[in-house]
Amino acid sequence: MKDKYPTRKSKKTLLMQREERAAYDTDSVYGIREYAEKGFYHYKNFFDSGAIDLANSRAANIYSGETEHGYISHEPDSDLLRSALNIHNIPAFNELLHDPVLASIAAAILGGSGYVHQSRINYKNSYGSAGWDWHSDFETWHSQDGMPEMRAFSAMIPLTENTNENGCLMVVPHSHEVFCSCARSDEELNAESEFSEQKEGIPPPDALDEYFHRANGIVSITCDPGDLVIFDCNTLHVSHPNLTPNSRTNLFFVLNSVENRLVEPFSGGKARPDYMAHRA
Ligand code: 6CS
Ligand code: FE
Repeated sequence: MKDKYPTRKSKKTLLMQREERAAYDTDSVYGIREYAEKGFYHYKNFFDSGAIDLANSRAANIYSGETEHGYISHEPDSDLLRSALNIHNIPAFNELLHDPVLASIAAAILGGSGYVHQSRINYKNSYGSAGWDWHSDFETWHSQDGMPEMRAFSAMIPLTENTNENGCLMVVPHSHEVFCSCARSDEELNAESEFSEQKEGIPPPDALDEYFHRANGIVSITCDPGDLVIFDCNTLHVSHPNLTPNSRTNLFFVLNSVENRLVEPFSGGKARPDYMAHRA
């Protein structure tokens, strides 16, 4: 299959125009027109508070180890839990995934049926949990997982308050329109360390300058439990470490079009395990 978005192949960085549209139907569901234009949308008070409370207590049980969960990723150089992956079949989370309005949002964006490419809880617990550097998720999913085209998005569900202080998601409006082909690292990387340490896929300062120039600023998505934030697979985003006493816990479902099934990784390495990138 042709590689439409070559990345991690050389030492060069290159900005390329996106080819696929961000949403297939911008008229039938509220918010999707703005989503397609800016690359993200924030729905306030989207979920029922009882369902969110239940999901938050399940997430806390996984964090504390009270509920055993095999698919986890740690903070860089630490044994603190950073992410719990492959969580979408756990009933408290599955219930949120099957919200009927979320299903219509997914259909409008993907132009048909979708499936879960990745699901995870990102814990950014108190006092020093690491942030995430600038990246496009698609750049990773394309190179490491073999996702052919930009026909996927993330549904982010805050389970605790996300503030400027505890490291809320920050996005660059309109960045989803441009793909940054990133440099290859010389280090020998494996899926687990790459997931938490981000050794590749970070656009260099001159490329970031281009994005900021177009965007006219960064948007900090401060949000509350019960909100829903959707963002395109290629939207450039970042988040600060959490130095506060307040944990920032977010649930993510990545939905990909069934017409955009994974092939072999475009960067050539071994495909990541199924719990990071579902192939079934
Ligand atoms: O490796 C991944 O799939 C991912 N990594 C980052 C930094 N963001 C999204 C995704 O979970
Ligand atoms: Fe990300």
